Amino acid sequence: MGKRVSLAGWVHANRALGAVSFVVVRDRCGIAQVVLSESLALVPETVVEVEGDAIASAQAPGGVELHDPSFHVLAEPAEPPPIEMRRPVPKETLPTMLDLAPVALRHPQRRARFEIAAASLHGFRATLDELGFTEISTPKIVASATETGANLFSVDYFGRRAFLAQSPQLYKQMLVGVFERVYETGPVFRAEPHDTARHLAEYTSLDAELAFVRDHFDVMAIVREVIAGMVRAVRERAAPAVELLELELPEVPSEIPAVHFADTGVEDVDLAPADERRLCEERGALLFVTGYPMAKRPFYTHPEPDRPHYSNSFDLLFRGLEIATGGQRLHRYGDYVAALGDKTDPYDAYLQAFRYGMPPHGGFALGLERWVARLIGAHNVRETTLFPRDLNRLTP
Ligand code: AMO
Repeated sequence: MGKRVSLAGWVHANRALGAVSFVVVRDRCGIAQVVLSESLALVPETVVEVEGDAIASAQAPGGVELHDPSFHVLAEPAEPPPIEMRRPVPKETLPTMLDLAPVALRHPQRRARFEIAAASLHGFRATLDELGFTEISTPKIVASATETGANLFSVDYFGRRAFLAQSPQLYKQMLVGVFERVYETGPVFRAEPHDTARHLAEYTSLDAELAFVRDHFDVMAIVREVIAGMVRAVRERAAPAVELLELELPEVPSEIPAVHFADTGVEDVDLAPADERRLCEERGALLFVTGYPMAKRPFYTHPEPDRPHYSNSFDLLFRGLEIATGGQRLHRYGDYVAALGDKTDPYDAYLQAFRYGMPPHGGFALGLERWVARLIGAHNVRETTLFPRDLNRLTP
C-alpha cells in the first residue's frame, strides 16, 4: 500500500474506461495520474485537490498513480480550454499561442522554456555576485537616447518629453564610478520599426559593466564566465525542462574563439543575419566577433588604438545569432565632449561622471529572449517571450 499524499493542480487529461476513470493532474512539479473507480466527467483545466495512495507505476504518465482518492473540485472552468493540453506539443500556430498566452503558457512544453529563462537569470546573477559585482536598478523613464535615436519610444512625462530606456547603458557606466562592478537585469524598450524574428519592442536585457579593464578582451573573459554560469544553472536548476525539451546544452570552451571583423570577409560595416549563421558554422557555436567598424557603434564606444576606424567592441554569436554586445568605453571627459560634438545637452548629468574621474571600463548586454531561443532552437524570439510586445501586439 502506498503512502497517502495530497496534490493540488489542474485536470490535464481525463479518460474513462468502463467503470474506471483516469484523471491526469498537473501541478508545478509535473503530472500524476489519479485512478478512480467511478466514471467522473471533469472538464480539462478544472482545478482540483486530491488525496490518495501514491503507487509507482511505470505506465502512468509521470510514473506515479494515486489510488483510492478523495477528490475535491476547487474551481470549475467557465468553458473548456481552447488548447489541447494533453498533446505533447501544441499544434496551434505561434500567433494563436500568443493570443491565448494566459492558458497556452500552462502547457508543460511552453512553461519549460520559461523555467530555462528563470534558471539562466539565476546563473547570470550568481556568477556576477561571485565575481564581486553589485546589482543595481536604474530608471526606465529617461531623458536621452543611449543607442541610436531611431528606435526610441516617447513618453509624456508631466508635460515634458521623455523616453523609455533603450538600455541601462549610461546609468551602468555612471555607477561603475561608484561600485566598480555592476549588473542589472530588467526590461528595455526599442521602437523597432520592422517585424522580424529577432526583434521585440520590449525585451529583457542582462547588463554588466566593470572598471579597470585593459581593453574589451577583459570584458569578454567575464562574458565567458557568465555564459558558463548560465549553462550550469540551467543544467542544475531546470533539469526537468531540459529533459522535456530534449535540449543539448552547449559546451562552453575555456576561451570562446574570437574573430576580428576585418577577417570575417564582410565588406559592409555590420554583419547581416546570413553572415552570423555562416561564421558560426565555420568557427563555432559560440563565437566573438571583435572590432566592429566605429561607424556602426554608439558614441560611447572606444576605438581600436592602432586602427581607429575599428572599435574595441564585440558581439557574441550563439548558434548563428547575435545574443550579446559589449566593449570598452571611452572614459576621458574630453573624448566624450569630442564624440558628442554639439549634442552634449541631454548628456550633462551623465558627463559629470567623466568630469570627476572615471577608470578605463567596459561592459556588455545579453538579450535573455534571444539566449533562450537559441538554447531551445526556436526561430522566433516571440517563442521565448511570455507576453511579447511588437509592432502589432499590445495584449495579452
Ligand atoms: P545592443 O543594442 O546590441 O547593445 O543590445 C544588446 C543585446 O540585446 C539584444 N537585443 C534585442 N533583443 C530582442 N529585441 C530587440 N529589439 C533587441 N535589440 C537588442 C541582443 C543584443 O545583442 N548598450 C549596449 C550593450 C553594451 O555595450 O553593454 C546595447 O544595448 O541580444
